[in-house]
Amino acid sequence: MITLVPLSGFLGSGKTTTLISAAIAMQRTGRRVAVVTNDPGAGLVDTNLARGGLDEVAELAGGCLCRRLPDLAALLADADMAGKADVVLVEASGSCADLRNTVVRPLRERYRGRMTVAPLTAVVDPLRLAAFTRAAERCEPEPDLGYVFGRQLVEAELLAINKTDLIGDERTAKLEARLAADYPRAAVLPYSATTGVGLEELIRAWTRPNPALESQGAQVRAVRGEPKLDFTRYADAESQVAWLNEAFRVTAAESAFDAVAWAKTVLRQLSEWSAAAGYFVGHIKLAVRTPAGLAKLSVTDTGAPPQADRAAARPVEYGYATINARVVCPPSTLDDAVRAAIAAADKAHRATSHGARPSSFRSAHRRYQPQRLAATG
Ligand SMILES: Nc1nc2c(ncn2[C@@H]2O[C@H](COP(=O)(O)OP(=O)(O)OP(=O)(O)O)[C@@H](O)[C@H]2O)c(=O)[nH]1
Ligand SMILES: [Mg+2]
Repeated sequence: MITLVPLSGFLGSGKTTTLISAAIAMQRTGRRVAVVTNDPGAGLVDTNLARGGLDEVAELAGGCLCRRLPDLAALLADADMAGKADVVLVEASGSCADLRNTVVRPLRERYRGRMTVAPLTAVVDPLRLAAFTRAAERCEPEPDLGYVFGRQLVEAELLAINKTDLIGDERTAKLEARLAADYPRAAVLPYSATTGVGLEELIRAWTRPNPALESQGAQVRAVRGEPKLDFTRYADAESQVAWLNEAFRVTAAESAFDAVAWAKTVLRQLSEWSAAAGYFVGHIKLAVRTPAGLAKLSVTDTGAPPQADRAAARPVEYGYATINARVVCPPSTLDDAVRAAIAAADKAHRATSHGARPSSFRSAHRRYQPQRLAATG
């Protein structure tokens, strides 16, 4: 029986890193694993990255998972029937909430006995959680994106505290205890997707049978007493984010250029711009696929330094760049900033970017309409 693992969690919390590390670890033990990425737009760094290490990768673009539920169900049926996978890891877009009601529950009901849906897992970045908590303690008004972050925690069946390598054992233990007390209905597991510490336990939590989650009664009990989603706040939060997915070619102005250094300059410029203007950065990521390998870097907070996740790409004659940016600012402002950052990196690293026409959009989240799943799916 196929197992679906639904991964939620805020922008930049480490969902894709988790999905790739976990898929590789599961494949080593003989499991056949497929992964599905999802985004309001197409052209994803995440899909690029996953395809670099895994065979079965599908992208559900052009809408949140709740809107693409029939397509997800079709993918799952195909993976199952064609024998391509026995575990499918699905990453939701990082500004998505309400997945338990709109995706997990309908799939459990529709495929009871034919598919296992693992606990809805919210990947939590402890530094982002600390930042939202500090703002709340200072009695600052809760930002709408903070509300979405909170909803992801409230509805999660498993809270996966990622990036524990950044906070150490003592802080991790305190956070684990706090989340267990604040969210008593969820399991809490600390791990690090990059070091692999705790990953085995996370995989075990996904793959061991959990009848308590599958029964109809449990589904009903889970939502009882839970504050209802304020859809207006949720939609407002999503509509504040300028969303950019842009792909273009970069060539060396002379014989070769350093793709990693070029990408680092683009992201450093954007990070500094966000700090100077006070814009909230959800995640800005940049991948450059080159004949020498992949360069991939991320900025996951306002003013944060770029982190290089793949750096096997220097020096080269050309590369194909994909930038995905999620920043709370007007879309045209993000476009201008990205254009300026690319121009600065081209100048600094003797490169020429071709056809980069940033065109950010707002991901307006319309009210969820229950999706019908095909009777034979
Ligand atoms: N130090 C550390 N960094 C991590 C860990 N997991 C992920 N990261 C880094 O966090 C950044 C964002 O990771 P992603 O996996 O792309 O995050 P995501 O949740 O998929 O992001 P979106 O898809 O944009 O919502 C990357 O630079 C990762 O290398 C971890 O366990 N430790
Ligand atoms: Mg991702």
